[in-house]
Parts: sequence; structure tokens; C-alpha cells
Amino acid sequence: MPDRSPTAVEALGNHRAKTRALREDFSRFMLNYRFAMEEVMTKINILKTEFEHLHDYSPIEHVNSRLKTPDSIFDKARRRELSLTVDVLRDNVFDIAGVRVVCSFISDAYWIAEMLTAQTDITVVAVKDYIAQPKPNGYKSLHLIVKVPIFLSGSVEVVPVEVQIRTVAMDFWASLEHKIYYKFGQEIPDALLAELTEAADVANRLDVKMERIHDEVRAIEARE
Ligand code: 0O2
Repeated sequence: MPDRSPTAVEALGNHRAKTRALREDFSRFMLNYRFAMEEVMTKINILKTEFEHLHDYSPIEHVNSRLKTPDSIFDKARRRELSLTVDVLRDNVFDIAGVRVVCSFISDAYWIAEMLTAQTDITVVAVKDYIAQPKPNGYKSLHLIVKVPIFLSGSVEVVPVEVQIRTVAMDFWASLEHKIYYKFGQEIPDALLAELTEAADVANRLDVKMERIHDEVRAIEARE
């Protein structure tokens, strides 16, 4: 049969089939991040429950998770001039799955990071210590990118998850700053920026004071 160009109806059919295949690929891609996020949530919740039941103190106050929305993933990819394919996104965007652990004291952040990264199925890809080196606006948090295996019916995938670990005071500051940042369309007036940075310093002083009180309490308990 001689070659011929597809008719308009065939072209539309091909386009729909391609779009459907792309949508399915992307759904499968996102599902892996959801599974990986749930794996890490389970790990943190196991530690939390173990501490609550078997120890007199738990370093984990609370934990939550979020999956980046497709819009937010595409915005980030556009900002970084990445092409919008699942392969490129997989190799370049590491915070599609995110878990945030809120702890009581500064030292707990490192303790939780150690407990998580010591687990044999976890691989640490990157560590950004914004507690030791806060961002210029005062943002503090310990960020880890870890890879965790997920066991599917026909394969094992190793998927990155961003884990942010921070104290209650750091979390309070970051949540408000995030709201203000978006309220002002990312252009915060200078005076407000300065006040926010000052507030980050107040939050840090509170953290340092609480840690000192905590150490004193432990010293008293050890003497008794
Ligand atoms: P959301 O809504 O939490 O997902 P990039 O992600 O490329 O912009 P990088 O270097 O990959 O930058 O990530 P980085 O700086 O380690 O941390 C990114 C995430 O940390 C952000 O995710 C925030 O959750 C948090 N974060 C970083 N800096 C700040 C800050 O100054 N204030 C607040 N409130 N949070 C911050 P997203 O994707 O921006 O947002």
C-alpha cells in the first residue's frame, strides 16, 4: 500500500493516544514518589511511636508529608530550564516527595537525621545544613535528600525523598515566612524582610535557651 499522510481523524487519534500515554507515564512517575514518601513517613512514625512507648522522651514532635503538585514541578523545571520529560525530572528534581519532621531541640534534628540515615535501606544523596549555615533571611532547617527502595509488583525502584528536620521554633518561623513570601508575590518590602530576619534570630535564641534548660534537666535527672 502506498505511503500516505494520516487523515485529520487519524492524526487526532494519534495525538490522543500520545497524550494518554504521557499522562499514564506521569501518573506512574508520581505514584513512585508517593510510595517513597509513605515509606519514609512509616520510618519516622515507627521511631516516634517507639520513643513514645519505650523511652521517657521523644525527640519527634510531629511529622507531615507533601507531594509536589504537577504545576509546582513544572514551574521548578521551567525556572531551571529543564525539559519536561519524566527522565529529566527524575534526574534533576529531588524534592517531589517531601517529609517534614518537627523536633523539640536543635540537637534532636541531628539525632533524628542519624537514626534515619543509619537505616540500611536508606542512601544519603545530599545534606544541606541550614541550621549550621542559615539562609541570609534567617531560614534554618536540616535538609536531607535520601533514596529509599520501593518494592513494586515487577521491579524495585529507588526513589529520592527530601526530608526537612527542624525545631518547633524554626518551623513556626518558616511557616509564617512562607505565607508572607507568597502574600507579597515574592517581593517582600525591605522593612518586613529585616523584621523577619530579626524574628528568626529571636526564634534561634529561644531554641538555644530551651536546649540549655533541657540539658540542665537531664543533668539533674542523672544526679538523682
Ligand atoms: P515547598 O512548598 O515547601 O515545596 P530549590 O528547591 O531548587 O528552590 P534547593 O536548593 O533545591 O532549591 O532547595 P533548598 O533550598 O534546599 O530547599 C527548598 C525547600 O526548603 C523549599 O521548598 C522550602 O520548603 C524550604 N525552604 C528553603 N528556603 C526557605 C525559606 O527561605 N523560607 C521558607 N519558609 N522555606 C524555605 P519549596 O519548593 O520552595 O516549597
